[in-house]
Amino acid sequence: MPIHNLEVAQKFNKLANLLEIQGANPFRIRAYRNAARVIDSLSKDIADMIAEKEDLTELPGIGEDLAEKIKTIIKTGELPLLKQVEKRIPSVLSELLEVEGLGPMRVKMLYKNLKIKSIEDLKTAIKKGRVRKLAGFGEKTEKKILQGITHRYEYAKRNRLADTFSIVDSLIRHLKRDKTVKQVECAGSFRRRKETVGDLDILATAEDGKKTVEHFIKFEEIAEIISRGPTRSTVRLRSGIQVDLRVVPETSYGSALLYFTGSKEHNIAIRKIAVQKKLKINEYGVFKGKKQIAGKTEEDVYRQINLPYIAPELREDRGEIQAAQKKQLPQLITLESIRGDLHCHTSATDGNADLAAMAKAAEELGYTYLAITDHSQRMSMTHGFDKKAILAQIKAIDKLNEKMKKLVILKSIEMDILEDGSLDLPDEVLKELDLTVCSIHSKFNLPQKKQTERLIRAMDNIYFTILAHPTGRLINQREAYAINIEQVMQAAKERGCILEVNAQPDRLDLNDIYCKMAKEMGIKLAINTDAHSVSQLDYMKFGVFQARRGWLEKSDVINTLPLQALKKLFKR
Ligand code: DGT
Ligand code: CA
Ligand code: CA
Ligand code: ZN
Repeated sequence: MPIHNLEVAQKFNKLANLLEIQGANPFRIRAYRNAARVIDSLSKDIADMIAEKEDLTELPGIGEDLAEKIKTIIKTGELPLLKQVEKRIPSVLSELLEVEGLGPMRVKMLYKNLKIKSIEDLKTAIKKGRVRKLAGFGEKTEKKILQGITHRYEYAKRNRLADTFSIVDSLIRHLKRDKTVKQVECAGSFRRRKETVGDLDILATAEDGKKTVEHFIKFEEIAEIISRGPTRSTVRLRSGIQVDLRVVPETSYGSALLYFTGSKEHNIAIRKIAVQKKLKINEYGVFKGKKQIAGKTEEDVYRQINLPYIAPELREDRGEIQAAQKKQLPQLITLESIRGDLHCHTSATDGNADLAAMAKAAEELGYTYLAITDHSQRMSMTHGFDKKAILAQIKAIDKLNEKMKKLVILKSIEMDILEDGSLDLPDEVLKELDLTVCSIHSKFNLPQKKQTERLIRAMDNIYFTILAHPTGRLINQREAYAINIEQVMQAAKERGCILEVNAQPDRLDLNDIYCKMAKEMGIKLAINTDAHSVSQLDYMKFGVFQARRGWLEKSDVINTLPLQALKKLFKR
């Protein structure tokens, strides 16, 4: 029974939440929460790591005890301690804790005094004005809680793209075990590589749909079968993700794939063009009157309305159809064209991999350069500037570079942009580096004007190279900080600064829309993983997906350039 990282992380998070309500030791709570985060950020299945006998205690913050608990979950699907705790505290309360503005004390009060057990209960109580009467609550708190509920609702429905990959993989492998199944593909927002995915839409071709459905519902990760029919079924998996299956004949595969890949907006636009040509397009095919004239492949369907094939990532009705009609579709960037990574961390500060291991891994990916960008904070002015530490790392890189055959390690630092827009290290240090990666890690709540000025002022520094995770949002956790993105982009353009597409699955920042905006303004971007471990270098693909959704081509992205050309760009 393969247990996915997402499920293991969910268990530890829930445990931490319940212990928090119970008032347990904060260190323990933090340890479980950390375990959830660490597992969440692995780019490899923890089940595979255990199967390959990797030592889990080498993961940050994972000791013997946690390693054992992880193994138990993978082996049995259960965490006994969680079961015990759930006996004492209703597990629905853990859901309440995930609402912004509700801490454990408040949840406890709501439960004890108003018998609130669910988010629905809470909404009703607020509407009836009962919550504001509790000590420490007021109208303002009620408002904030309602806002938090809306956010959580939006967040809870959608899964990070990266979390769905291994689940889709096991779904497809399961379906392929039925030898009567010919083609299988996951369509929907997953195929469009949207940063978050609502449900999974699996499309299969087979002679006998009923048989395929019967096989499908035997999938071992299913928690609940919501519906089943002769050619379709909907189920919910243990991880909470819902899956729609449709089985279609091969003659309709292309049109069904097009239909279920969406987006809905793209489909509607396509069908409008068809109507003008007196054709009808639906999930079964392209029809002239009653006669099916195409439908086996997506290319066939597009061809009937005089369009070239449009990549799934573009199908959002954001101009792709007009571009296709004018034969001006972008040549989207591919993972293969990436030559290096310009943002990653080593164990010197907060990362988990040492310099040599990181360099070797990058070389194995076929990269010719890798920038090491450990955080400035530890060595910064504000924390007691330690020039020695920085020079030591520069020296270590020089030494390693002599040994590396194909890869050049670039010297860099992730610079903290301070509240007033100054960078946290003096120029005498910055000038020793090949490039800087600059970002905001504090004071997220400045008013828009101040925050915008802070970024622009930072870019005034001639040693400023890349603005990392430019909007600071965290998917499903934190909204972007308030900035005037257009002004920031304009300033970057005038100063020759680069904007980052951060590939961490919970960042993907810039997002698709801002990527497109940057491209249209003629700004260059860098797709970086911000890896904190060797395995996270693999996150590059998620950055590339987001870039493709943002219409980016090879020429828009600086880390597709050979090293010499790249270095010229760094000089402002
Ligand atoms: P999601 O699941 O919220 O991340 O987003 P999608 O795009 O996967 O949406 P979903 O699962 O509701 O439907 C899958 C595709 O099916 C969708 O992208 C387009 C197509 N579709 C669904 N409902 C409609 C509809 O009412 N009209 C049209 N034209 N297409 C639809
Ligand atoms: Ca979907
Ligand atoms: Ca669906
Ligand atoms: Zn970083």
